[in-house]
Amino acid sequence: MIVATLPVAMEEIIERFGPHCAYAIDTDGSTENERLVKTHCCFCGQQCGIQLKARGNQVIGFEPWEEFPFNRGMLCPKGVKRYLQGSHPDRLLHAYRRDPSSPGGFRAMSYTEAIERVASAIGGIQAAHGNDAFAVLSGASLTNEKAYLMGKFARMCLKTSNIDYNGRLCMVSAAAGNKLAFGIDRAANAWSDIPLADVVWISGANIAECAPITTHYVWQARENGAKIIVVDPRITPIARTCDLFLPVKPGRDIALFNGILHLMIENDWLDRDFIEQHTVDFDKVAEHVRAWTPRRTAETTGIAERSIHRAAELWGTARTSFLLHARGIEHHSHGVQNVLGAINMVLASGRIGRPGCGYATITGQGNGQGGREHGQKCDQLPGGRDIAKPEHRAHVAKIWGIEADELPGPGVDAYEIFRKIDRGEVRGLLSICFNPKVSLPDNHFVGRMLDKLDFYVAIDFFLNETARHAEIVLPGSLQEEDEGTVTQIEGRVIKINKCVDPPGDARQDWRIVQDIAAALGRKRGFTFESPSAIFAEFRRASSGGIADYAGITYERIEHEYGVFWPCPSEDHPGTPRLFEPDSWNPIAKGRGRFYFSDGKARFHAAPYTPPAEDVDDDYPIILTTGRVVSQFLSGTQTRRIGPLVDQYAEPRIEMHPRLAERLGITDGDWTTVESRRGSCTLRAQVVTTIRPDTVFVPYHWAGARSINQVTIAAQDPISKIPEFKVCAVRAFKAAAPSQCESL
Ligand SMILES: Nc1nc2c(c(=O)[nH]1)N[C@H]1C(S)=C(S)[C@@H](COP(=O)(O)OP(=O)(O)OC[C@H]3O[C@@H](n4cnc5c(=O)[nH]c(N)nc54)[C@H](O)[C@@H]3O)O[C@H]1N2
Ligand SMILES: Nc1nc2c(c(=O)[nH]1)N[C@H]1C(S)=C(S)[C@@H](COP(=O)(O)OP(=O)(O)OC[C@H]3O[C@@H](n4cnc5c(=O)[nH]c(N)nc54)[C@H](O)[C@@H]3O)O[C@H]1N2
Ligand code: SF4
Ligand SMILES: [Mo]
Repeated sequence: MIVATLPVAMEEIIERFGPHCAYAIDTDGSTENERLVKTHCCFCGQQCGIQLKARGNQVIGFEPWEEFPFNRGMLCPKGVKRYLQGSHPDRLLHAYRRDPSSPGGFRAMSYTEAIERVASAIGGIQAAHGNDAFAVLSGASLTNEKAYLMGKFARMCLKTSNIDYNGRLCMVSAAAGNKLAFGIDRAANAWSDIPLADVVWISGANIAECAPITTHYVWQARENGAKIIVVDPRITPIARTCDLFLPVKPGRDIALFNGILHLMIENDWLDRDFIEQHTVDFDKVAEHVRAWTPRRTAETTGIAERSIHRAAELWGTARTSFLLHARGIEHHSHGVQNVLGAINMVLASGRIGRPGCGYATITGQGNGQGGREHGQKCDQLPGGRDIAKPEHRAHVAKIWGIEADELPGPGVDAYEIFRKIDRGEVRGLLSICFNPKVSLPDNHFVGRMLDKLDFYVAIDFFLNETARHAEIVLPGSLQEEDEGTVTQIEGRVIKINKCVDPPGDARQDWRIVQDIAAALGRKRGFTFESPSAIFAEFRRASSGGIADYAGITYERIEHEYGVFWPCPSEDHPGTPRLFEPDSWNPIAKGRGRFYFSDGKARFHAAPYTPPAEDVDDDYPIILTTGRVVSQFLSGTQTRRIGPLVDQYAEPRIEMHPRLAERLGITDGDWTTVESRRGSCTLRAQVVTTIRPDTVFVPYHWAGARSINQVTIAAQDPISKIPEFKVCAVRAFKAAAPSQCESL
């Protein structure tokens, strides 16, 4: 078995484990009918290039794809083992109908009958309760083609305003902050700028486990002499090799960003020319951070005053720098303010839009970037357009061949859709590529709401925990069973290539959606014969929007190893680095670098507010949640891949020895964490790498092991992201749960 927590070069894997290590399960010596397909990993937003090896209609292994420039053949443990999922016995091969009397609670049915049932249920609910009574929940692991189709399907076929997606739990604080400050929502640079930076600042990102290939870029920077600063309540693997670690108390990052800007101003570590020429509202922010003295910052954040001074000096005096952040600062009820605080520090330094000078939020899901640009969001149309703006509606309506007033208006966020179910306003639901029963906070509520629906249909390739509440489950496609584009962490649009056909009655997701449209008698606009036909329309729909893909073709992607958007025409080279003086910008039109009509970036005062639920005498410990390297999201896929389960078999409660001692707990003891919403009993993992006031639990498990029984459904008022990273709990030693409860 291959066990690695950091990127491992393929040569090294082969040297350590032998030439067949990667596909030991299926090595019979024959190479008949074997083929290698250049494609990408199906998991995180880095979208590493990989060559999948297939024999007949089965993926049996992989080879590195050394030429793909982002990862140059490197993969993390998930990428190495991903090929095992397709042959899992749980793979859905038929449509299913819920039937409590059948073993497993479901009975296989004919695909055609299932589609007919879905269409009649949608028709019935919409006729009785209005179009908005049927909602759609979609996902950012889908290709751009499918994400685009889902937005079109909801608005044009179902005519419902209620569509949202799982990026609501992921990228929306970053997106809102980036749009407010820069007018565009994308990593500002390709990763090739990271090794050129003098200082790399990483806030709330466990990059060694969650963006493993990015570690390689940070280490290259370090080898070039860069100083690395990490801000996290835990000493994560990347923090173990950094130059300065700031152990922030969860939920207090704005105070730190404000405190650093305070010292930058006091010491005149500013790029005044840049601020003057390219930004607005610096004075308001300067006034706001005046109160954030090092002492106040230290008291609020729990970080030593001398470390705050050191961080400000390193950041303030750098010639080049790169700031990265992820969900650690974004999964908060003030996630957008955190992002704005980080951006203020970047803008004040003037270090953006130049080689080695960059900023990026680390995209999470496989298509976390493209999935948030093309109309799956409740307020958005393709090309990053705004569904409330008449000119944006007119452009998209024209492409779709309808009148602009036929398009519904803005809908509500994914969590609010569940509240609408509670109020009886939403009666029916279609979900694809989303497992909210595991991934939403306070998930007992989610389960109750799923059972309250008149009708629920799920499209997936495994029967995930949410789909278990469905009346009909339709067998969708694995990533390797379809083709299409995704947009990875840097903003590079790449191509997923098909390796095998969907088995049994399973279908490509886009075919299933079109079959539903046809069964509803609303086929117009849903007769695409291939992903490339969808892509052709999608390019036109995105044209002229901020997220402009008009010049990107499948052929260019193949020849150029991906193309960076914005790319308005086929003779445009694409835009690896945003905000350069002469980069294409349809909003500023030559008046400046940023995506506002005056071309200037915006400073925003970022006021500090404590988390929605702070600790008190009854619930004195902070709970924060996140990930481990070998598991992915709600675990539907990775909990079915044996070697990944071996690597981290069950969720554990990370706690500091001082807290453990106070609670009378030793490593491995069963421990209950309990909040006002629910409790969860897991084994304790006593580690010195976490703040003593905080416990950490990964969220990839379901049922009694799901930490989202405990988390809080507080949301950011702007982005509506849930506060996964802070709530108040108590913890105590517990008896072992019964076998049944612990599963
Ligand atoms: N192995 C693996 N990789 C993944 C995923 C996965 O599930 N598994 N998921 C992908 C997806 S969708 C995403 S969104 C990304 C997420 O990638 P990350 O955001 O890097 O991962 P998380 O574990 O959610 O949180 C990151 C860090 O935030 C810290 N943290 C908690 N509270 C705070 C706080 O208040 N302030 C600060 N500064 N830090 C805090 C945690 O200790 C944790 O180390 O990973 C992607 N990659
Ligand atoms: N406590 C806590 N909760 C969290 C987080 C946290 O840090 N802490 N992080 C949040 C974040 S950042 C995220 S992104 C969410 C993710 O949460 P979810 O999006 O709910 O998690 P996934 O596991 O990606 O669920 C996707 C489902 O889609 C299916 N799927 C994948 N690809 C395809 C496809 O191509 N076609 C079809 N039809 N199905 C597909 C998978 O089998 C799976 O069942 O979780 C959030 N929840
Ligand atoms: S999970 Fe992410 S880092 Fe790991 S191989 Fe896949 S794309 Fe690369
Ligand atoms: Mo995410």
